[in-house]
Amino acid sequence: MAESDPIVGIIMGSQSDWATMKHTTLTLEKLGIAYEAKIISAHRTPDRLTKYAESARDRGLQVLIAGAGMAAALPGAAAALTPLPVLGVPMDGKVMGGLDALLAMAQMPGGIPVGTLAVGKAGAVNAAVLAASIIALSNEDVAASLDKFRADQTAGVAEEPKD
Ligand code: RP5
Repeated sequence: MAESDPIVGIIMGSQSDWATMKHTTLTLEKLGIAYEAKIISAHRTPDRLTKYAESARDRGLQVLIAGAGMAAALPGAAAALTPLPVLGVPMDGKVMGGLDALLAMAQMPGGIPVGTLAVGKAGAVNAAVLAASIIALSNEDVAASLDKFRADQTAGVAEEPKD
């Protein structure tokens, strides 16, 4: 998204995470929130992670969303390097269906939180919506977008199932 400066930073450990994390970008676009998306691995590109997380707040980012699978250290390592809120999305389609990544993200030591979402697509979507909720506290435009998103979602639920 290039029209305005990004306020959400999306990072993921591997290209293989993109199929899931693209749902975060699609949801942020529905919400009208400017973002950037990068491949950054806590294990394979630690210097890239350090530079990114340490500069994130000064560059104007307000929330980081980190998707990772397997050992899933990325959100926790990012949270150690920035005071920004970090939301973690455990990848599905990996070992143990993503349960290993979910537990790794959730089990952060006290003092360095990661807001861990559901495994897979639902978590990727909800990370965007939760980022919007955080930003909406101090941004009227995002608050209005979030209200509309939620109202549209409610209106889109049929009262009865159909074939
Ligand atoms: C994590 O392990 C990444 O987030 C990704 O989910 C996984 C590695 O995947 P590959 O790059 O091996 O496909 O670091």
